[in-house]
Amino acid sequence: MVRELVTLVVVLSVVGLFILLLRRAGENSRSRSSKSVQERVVGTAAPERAPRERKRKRKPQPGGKRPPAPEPEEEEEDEDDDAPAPAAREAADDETTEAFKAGLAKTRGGFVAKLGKLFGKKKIDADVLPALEEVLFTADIGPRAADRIFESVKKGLGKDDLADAPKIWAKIRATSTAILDVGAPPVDWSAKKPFVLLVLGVNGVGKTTTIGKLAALLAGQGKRVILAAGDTFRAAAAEQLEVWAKRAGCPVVRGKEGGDPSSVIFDAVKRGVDEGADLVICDTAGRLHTKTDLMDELKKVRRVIDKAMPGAPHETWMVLDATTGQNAITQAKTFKDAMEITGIVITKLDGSAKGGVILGICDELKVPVRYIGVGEKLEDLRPFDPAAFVAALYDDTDIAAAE
Ligand SMILES: Nc1nc2c(ncn2[C@@H]2O[C@H](COP(=O)(O)OP(=O)(O)O)[C@@H](O)[C@H]2O)c(=O)[nH]1
Ligand SMILES: [Mg+2]
Repeated sequence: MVRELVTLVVVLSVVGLFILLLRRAGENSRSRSSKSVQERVVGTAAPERAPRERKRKRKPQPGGKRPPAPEPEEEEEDEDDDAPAPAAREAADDETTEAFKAGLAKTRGGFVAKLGKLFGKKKIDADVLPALEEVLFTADIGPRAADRIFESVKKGLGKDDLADAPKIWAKIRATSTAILDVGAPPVDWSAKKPFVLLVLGVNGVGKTTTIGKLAALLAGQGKRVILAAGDTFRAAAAEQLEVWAKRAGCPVVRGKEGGDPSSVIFDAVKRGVDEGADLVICDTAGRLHTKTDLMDELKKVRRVIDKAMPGAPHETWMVLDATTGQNAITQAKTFKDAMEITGIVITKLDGSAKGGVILGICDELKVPVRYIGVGEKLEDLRPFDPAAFVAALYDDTDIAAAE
């Protein structure tokens, strides 16, 4: 009797266990499929985050054509995982990287070439650190960004790794990408109608040129763009904007020379609202007798825009000239202290050895770089892609030539 009871208990336990296992397996497969749906939704909602989240793991290839892909700082390299990234994405990245490289030729001849010399030696060891520190701190990337990159190499790599140039490059790339990727979602131009973009910056940095290029780009996508000639200091400024507007095929609202910039910009935004335009892009003057006068004027412009369309401007971008090096960082800080800046455009990267300043600007301001200017022509405005920028900046194919 006792034996029969024991057998019954054992059989019941086995059946119970079996049912439990079946249930668990069912739950797992359900949660896996709902997670993959979630990932797909998130993937479409935030396409700009893809380069950072992507985990491309490749072994460093000394002397190879492609540099190791940048990786987030915290992630350790997995030497055994050779899985290539999807071919389509690789191709798109290569294309963007090549486009950036053309505009960064001079910058790559600056501190990047010095780094190349440092790591190009046949034998490198831990003594490389003081030399690396000097190159970084004398580059135009600003002391904070220099310190961040230096510390990531010093603390993140062991003694043996410091003799391995591809590993040092990978660390520098990863930290640079992390500095540049401030995690901002892409601008959704259709979020408002009209979407009002205010463009600021000191005289001569390239505001009007950038607005002209951007207007052409967006008008080319079928958007109805209105330009506001808010630089009323010189008639030539409005005329310059009109030339760009003609190329882009969009109207310009302009006032009298020496008139009130706020009233011109108010009229333009009002017209955008009345006519149901998609975008109003407002140019401004970058000169006034004093810095306080300029900031007061720009604050007034912002208040007036809000009167013409409550909640506007929806983005306020600051344009900075890369050729001014660390001055650009100082300018950016001055403007940011006085008002909200939501995006940055860096111009004249084609004519500057100081393009690394972009690292200092992002590190100080934590504001996304939206576009870069790599020339004076209509097509010389490129959407900024941190991963492609870093790949182009530190591509060791030609760095070897600097040895
Ligand atoms: N090489 C180069 N020149 C540029 C770029 N962007 C603007 N410029 C030039 O810089 C000068 C000043 O530009 P402008 O738009 O008038 O500056 P603003 O005073 O800020 O409006 C002009 O001669 C432009 O052609 C660029 O990305 N590369
Ligand atoms: Mg101008």
